[in-house]
Amino acid sequence: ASARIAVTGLAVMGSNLARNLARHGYRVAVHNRSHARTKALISEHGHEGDFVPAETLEELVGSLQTPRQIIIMVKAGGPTDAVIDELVPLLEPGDMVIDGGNAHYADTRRREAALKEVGLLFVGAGISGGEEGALNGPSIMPGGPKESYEHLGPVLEDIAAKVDGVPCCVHVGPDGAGHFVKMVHNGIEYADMQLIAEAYDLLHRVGGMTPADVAEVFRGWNSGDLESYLVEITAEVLGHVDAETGAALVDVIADEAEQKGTGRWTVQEALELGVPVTGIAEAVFARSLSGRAGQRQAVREAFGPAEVAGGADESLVEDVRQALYASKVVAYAQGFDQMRAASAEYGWDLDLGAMATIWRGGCIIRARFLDRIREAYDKAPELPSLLVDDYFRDAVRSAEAAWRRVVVKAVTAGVPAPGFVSALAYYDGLRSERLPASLIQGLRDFFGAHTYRRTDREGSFHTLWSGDRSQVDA
Ligand code: NBP
Repeated sequence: ASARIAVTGLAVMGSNLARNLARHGYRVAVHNRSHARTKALISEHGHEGDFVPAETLEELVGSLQTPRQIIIMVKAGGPTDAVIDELVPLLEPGDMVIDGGNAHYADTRRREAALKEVGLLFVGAGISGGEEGALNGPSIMPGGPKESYEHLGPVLEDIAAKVDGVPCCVHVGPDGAGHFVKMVHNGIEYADMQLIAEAYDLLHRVGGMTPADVAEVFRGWNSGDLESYLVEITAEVLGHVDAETGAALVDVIADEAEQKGTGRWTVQEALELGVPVTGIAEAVFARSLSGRAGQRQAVREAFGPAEVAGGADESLVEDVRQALYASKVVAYAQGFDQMRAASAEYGWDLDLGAMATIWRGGCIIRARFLDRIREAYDKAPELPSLLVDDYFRDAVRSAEAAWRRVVVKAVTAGVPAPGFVSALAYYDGLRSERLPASLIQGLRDFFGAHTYRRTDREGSFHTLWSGDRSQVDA
């Protein structure tokens, strides 16, 4: 009985995480519902470290040091509950169950509360970086009781990605905080990818550039402010030629984006919290729109395909770069706002600078940019918006003219750019001295007596719209 930690669920993520642990010198007990996967892991990778294979969960639990630490890496939802239900009777107070899957944070809150009742520590840990990250160093976002981190933290920090020697792992906060932060990470990833796709589309359709040309542009961008994993792999994908047809692969791939749900969750939660995450929402809806093949065809047939007015000038590439950067600042600002709002709602006390720190490496949105976000929140933890930090304010200010030119160009050319357009509207919305929300309040008061506040004195008021139209205190 001496394995340091266990992993159950040995599909691609679980096996790679177990290998990562073993390569860091941990004795890892491994288990999977169907034993064949466990055997395959041992036969293919057993030589990489010290694995203790178990055929049953009893055996797995029996092979561990106490207090036990068991990482669950199975399909999120019902399968995770099934494993927890089977595991709990086998454990003792003080043992720890870690869910490394993509759980919904509300499920994690529920599970944490239930396990606490029986004296177990439950850690919902967001893990980002896909299979490659799981093996070579992911970004890890563990939530759960603070005391869980004393034992678990050093192990997770060991196997996490490192940037400048700093691990991309920190105790995020209580109960569902880790999975919430992972969810917002994925939401931002949706927005980031949508903006990148719009930038490509504009350069391609308005600027007349080939995918290979645009690949070169992205390669260049990756050595500046936009340096990031997503920009780097955009150059790879755009530069790739399909072996069968000799065409650019991007022209061969069906243009219907799929989704597994974390972007949708982010938007649903933002709606509940009342936080405008327009960039993420547009990205989720743009994927949905792309998938409505029948509707797209019907509208295309009814109106004819959009006539794209070209007219690239030399400044288009630089303008698009600036529009991409400014829109990206907005998308991140919105995601960080959402984390702040959830933190207040659930009492998580999230350290937003630390969230930027652990996203600098290992995860899909890793980027140079995140260092700037960390600095911004380190300087001013209560920053009302990332946009008002000196660095981002200057960056957005200097990009503003180009950003507007790009939005105008997209709209006039008939190339959809919902990410760029809505990011600009968000920025203009926040900056406006007066918003037409006053008219909305007037209308609400007219048809529903919903009352309004005045700019010049305290109180709630109602106008007697169907009477003499005098104003009364509400
Ligand atoms: P999958 O999400 O494809 O799940 C397969 C695993 O779940 C297998 O080990 C399977 O066992 C097990 N499982 C199922 Br399905 N139902 C079960 C049940 N009722 N009881 C016990 N085990 C059950 O694996 P994955 O792609 O490795 O992802 C694992 C987790 O990590 C997921 O929550 C995923 O969302 C998350 N995640 C994935 C990525 C990624 O890039 N793939 C990234 C980040 C997070 P079996 O072999 O016996 O069928």
